[in-house]
Order: sequence, then C-alpha cells, then structure tokens
Amino acid sequence: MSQNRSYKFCFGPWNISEGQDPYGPTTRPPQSFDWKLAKLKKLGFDAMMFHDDDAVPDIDAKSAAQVRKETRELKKKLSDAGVAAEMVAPRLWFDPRTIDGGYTSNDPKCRRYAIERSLRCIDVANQLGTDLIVLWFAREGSYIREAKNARRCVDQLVTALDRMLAHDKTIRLSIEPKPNEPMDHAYIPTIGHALAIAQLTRDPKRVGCLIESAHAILAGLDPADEIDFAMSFGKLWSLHLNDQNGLKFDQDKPFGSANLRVAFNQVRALERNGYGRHGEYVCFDVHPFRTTKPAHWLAHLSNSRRTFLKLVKKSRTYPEKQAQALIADRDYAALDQLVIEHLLGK
Ligand code: XUL
Ligand code: MN
Repeated sequence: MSQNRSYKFCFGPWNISEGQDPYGPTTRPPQSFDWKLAKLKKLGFDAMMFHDDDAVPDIDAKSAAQVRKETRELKKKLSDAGVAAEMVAPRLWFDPRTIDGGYTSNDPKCRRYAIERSLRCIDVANQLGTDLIVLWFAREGSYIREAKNARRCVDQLVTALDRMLAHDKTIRLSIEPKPNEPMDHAYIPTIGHALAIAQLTRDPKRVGCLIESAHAILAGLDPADEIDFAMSFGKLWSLHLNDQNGLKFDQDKPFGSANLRVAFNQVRALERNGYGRHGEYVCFDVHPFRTTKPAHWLAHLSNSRRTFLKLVKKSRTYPEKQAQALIADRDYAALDQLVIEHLLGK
C-alpha cells in the first residue's frame, strides 16, 4: 500500500440536517441545496451522494421529461462546481405505498411501485454520471415476525435486484445493511447477508455493498471486521463512516466520537485493503447534534474528515514491528497497551 495514497471524501445533502427527531421539531432553519454544495467544496470534499429525491425533489409527482430536465440542471451545477455525484439511492421509505416495505410489501401494487421508482433512480444516476446505486432496505423487514413470509421476501428482494440489473447493464448495486430501525428486524442485517443475496441475482458481479459503521455496531459487529470481510470479496464499493454509542437509536455521530479505537481499526482495515484504489469515496453519514447552532453547522463533517485523516497518520505510524513481536510472544496485554499509547500520542 502506497503511503502517499490520498482519499476522496463525500457527504449527502441530508447530512446538513435541521435537528428534528421523533420527539421534537427542527432546531435550525433549512439551507438551500446551492448553499450545501458551496460548503461541501469549501470543506475540501470531492463528491456528493444523493437520494433520488435529493436530486429531483418530489420525483414521484414529475413526468419523465421533467425529471430529465431537472437532473440535467443538477448535473451542470455539479460539473460547474467540480463535484462528482457518488451514488444515487431510491428513497423507498417515505411514500404511503412503502408503509409495509418496498420490494417486500405484501401488496403487489406497492412492490411494483418500489421497483418502478428504483428504475427511475437508475436513470437519474446515469444522467448524473455515476454507475453506483445504493440500496438501504429501510422497510424490508418486519414489525412482527408473522406479518410476512421471510422466505418469500428473499425471493422478492432478488426479483427487485434482478429488475434493476436488467434495466441497465452497467449499473452496480451497493447494498447498505442495517439490522433494525425503522423495522424491528431487517431481512438484510449484515454484510454477510448482502454478499450472500448478491449470489442469487442474475449478475452477482454487479451487486456489492456499503458499510456504515453505526449499522455494523447496531448488529453487534466490529465495522473493521465487516470492512475486511467485504474487501476480501472486492465488494466494498462505498462507505458511510460515523459512530454509534452502543445499541440505541441510529445516532450517526461524528466519526470517532464514541470509540476512537474502533474508528482507528476501521481506518487500518481500509489502509491494508487499499480502499479508494478503484475510485471509491470515503463518505461521512453523520448528523449534527440537535443542540448545534447554525454557526457551527458543518463541524460534524469537517471534524469527521479531520479525525479520519489523523487516524490515517496513526495507522501509517503504527509501530508494526513492535506489534508483530508482541503477537509472536502472545503478549496481548502489552499489545493492548501499545495500541492505547499509540493513540494517546506523546
Ligand atoms: C439510514 C442511512 C441512509 C442511507 C442512504 O440509516 O444510513 O441515510 O445511507 O439511504
Ligand atoms: Mn448510511
């Protein structure tokens, strides 16, 4: 791995959020897309990630011609700013037709809507110049076990993936697993599940994954191990770094905020596998704390990037020889302390 390798960074418009949570309204006034794009550039980020309706607001209400026109305008804005579109994700969890799931809804009309919306999302991605579609299967799961036939749901997920793969021969589907929230249990809770379902599709090569640190932690897993696993298959096509303090609601904390050592190990895993070598971006799916004042609104993004880059340095200066000697001696107590002191610095 080249020590000079640098990373490219990305976030989405939803990461400059207004502070609403299930118990209270917004705490900051909304900002325009143009403002967010200008800030992204100024903070040293290279790309923006999109939901289909971040790209074309109210996409369901618009004709194909109107969607094309608005996507063209967005593409021009991005090109003028020198910012790439990293991915587009169909937002399948807002519409009343996805109340009981998108691809796995018990209602065939609703399943059809979910697939048609996803095909539109692919067209938007094409026009924005990215071949990456991210699928967070928000409501593809159950509130109560008996409500759905999980076996049939797996078939329905494969059908949906196959329809997307057939719609466009060049797009790649990146599944972003999350074990719960909004559902009690999701059908694709981990990277193992994502890579396994890829094998059931018509073109497994074009189905990969996206790891979000918080989602792995919610599944009781170490995100660094998830990174190594996905990268063993050459299937880690995107990444949402953030942090999560144990098994609670999805917190989307700044990277390294809850557990610096877990963050360090994710960076080490990315370094040893050469993440980014094929153009992959490091995206931060982080949110400001609800208490954040508008004046400090971007700190969670610049801080995450800053922490990441500091951890890259820590990874590249890790006392590897000493660590190897301790491993050979099976002295893990000393190894543990070596890591702690390396992170603490002088
Ligand atoms: C949800 C989540 C989403 C996806 C994109 O927890 O992480 O923002 O990353 O749809
Ligand atoms: Mn995410």
